[in-house]
Amino acid sequence: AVNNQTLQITTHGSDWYWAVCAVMVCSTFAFMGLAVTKPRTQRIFHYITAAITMVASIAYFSMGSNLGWTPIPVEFHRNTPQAHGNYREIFYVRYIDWFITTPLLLLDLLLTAALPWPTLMYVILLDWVMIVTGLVGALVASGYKWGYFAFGCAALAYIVYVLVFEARKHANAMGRDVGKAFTYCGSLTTLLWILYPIAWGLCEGGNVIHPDSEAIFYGILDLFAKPVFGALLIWGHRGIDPARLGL
Ligand code: RET
Repeated sequence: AVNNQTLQITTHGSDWYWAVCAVMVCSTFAFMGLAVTKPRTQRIFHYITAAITMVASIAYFSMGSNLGWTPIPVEFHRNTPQAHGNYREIFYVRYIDWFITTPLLLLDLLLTAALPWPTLMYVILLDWVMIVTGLVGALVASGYKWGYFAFGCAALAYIVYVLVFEARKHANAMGRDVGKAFTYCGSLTTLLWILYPIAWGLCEGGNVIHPDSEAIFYGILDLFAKPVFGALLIWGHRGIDPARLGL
């Protein structure tokens, strides 16, 4: 039942996906290059950050090649609202990327704030709940997808609470430089992460914007959430000895 008339597929998006892939690859080399200029005991944040852009490179390689997606029936069609039996291209590969990289981003932030490991573990657990509910919601062809979305948003609300209150307080207590590094990176993360469910609602959820626009929206978010965040974090850690954070 899937043909070119009824499947909304990205065409121009592919070039943009390749461009983002290139930035992710270059950032990975840059972060690893910076790592090897430091003694081994000073490299932890470089390694975590490089791992994030490395995984994203592969996800964007997949999407640039128009792989890692599956057609999902949508009830509302953006061009022909009266039509039923239409399909949208859903990139499940994003969620495999996010399942690996969002815990690493949280690790970057929570290790900076020197939170105890049990806190780290349950924030990451909630993060996994958020990503998996987003994936299931994107793949199910029914209005129940918004139920999964609501569970995911509740998980995000808890993560934001930990970042804005507990982790910020903890980071400030570790010293002015740590507090500053955390405030920059934590604020960027809080702002960006709240935009992801908005993108989801317009793309996977409501099928309001075309997959070409989805490519731009998620692409810009990912560029800020990974390479820009990573550069800011590594810059923030100049002059901070990881030993001071118990690492
Ligand atoms: C979903 C849908 C379900 C509800 C919520 C979501 C949030 C996703 C987020 C993703 C962050 C991704 C990052 C990627 C790395 O670059 C899964 C879209 C709340 C916050 C930072």
